[in-house]
Amino acid sequence: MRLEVTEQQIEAFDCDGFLVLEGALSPGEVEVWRRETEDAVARRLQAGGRHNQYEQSDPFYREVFTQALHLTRRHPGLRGLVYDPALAELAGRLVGADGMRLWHDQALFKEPYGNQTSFHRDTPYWSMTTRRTVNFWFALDDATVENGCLWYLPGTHKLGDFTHVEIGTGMSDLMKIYPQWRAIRAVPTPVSAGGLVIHNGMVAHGAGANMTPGRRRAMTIAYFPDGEVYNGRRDTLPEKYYDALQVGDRLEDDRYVPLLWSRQKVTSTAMPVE
Ligand SMILES: O=C(O)CCC(=O)C(=O)O
Repeated sequence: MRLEVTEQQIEAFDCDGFLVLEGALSPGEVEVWRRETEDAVARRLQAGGRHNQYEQSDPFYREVFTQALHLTRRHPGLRGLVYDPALAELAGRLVGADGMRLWHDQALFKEPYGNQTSFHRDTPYWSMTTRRTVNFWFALDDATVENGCLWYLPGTHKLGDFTHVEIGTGMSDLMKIYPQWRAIRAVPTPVSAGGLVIHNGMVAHGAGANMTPGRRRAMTIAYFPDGEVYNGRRDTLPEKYYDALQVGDRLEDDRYVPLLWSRQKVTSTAMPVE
């Protein structure tokens, strides 16, 4: 894995809210992680658990992508990527944190002629309120403007509040809350297979429809800084964990939100719990 990042790139990430690292994975690594991700997604769709391909799930959203979450819980083969401390350390450097925990991993496969991913922000979906979450998006295929690469509204991670706007059918739904963002020019981030697109969880982003007969597969890892507290919003962690939490409690149970990198503490070896 090639993760060198210059001070200039860190500054650009802070300013824009996103960063592209071409060639983060070697061709051999892409092959390995594509195979592991494919395998994990196929099993998830068969065995059940968190994914969006249920008959009763929203018909538009089901066709935005095949989304399968928390794959490392049942598919240890993916932990070599998702639990890699070098990745979590880079996430920590980008937002100036001394430790990073895993929020979730998820595969996002935009299938041929899949719908667009409307503009949204990630953190308002989640159970902590901070402008320092980080999402790593590994391209497992070349991601192009034609097949649905990511697009960003630069600088929006520093704007607005934590109002939650779901990924819906309208590309500009988010701009009903923030009309002034319509004036911002969106930036596409085409990237070759093996490239890594990193964003701050508060930056507004989306992806175009997949206008090709090929798939646009990605594997993603979402991190949050160690020390963040529960904000009362239930997202995708197991209900029994949420039942045990009070608003304001630190999100620090390694069985659910493992510490993947820390400057001071010993990182987690806890087995994940569903
Ligand atoms: O892959 C996509 O289409 C959207 C990805 C995204 O929104 C994310 O990873 O936060």
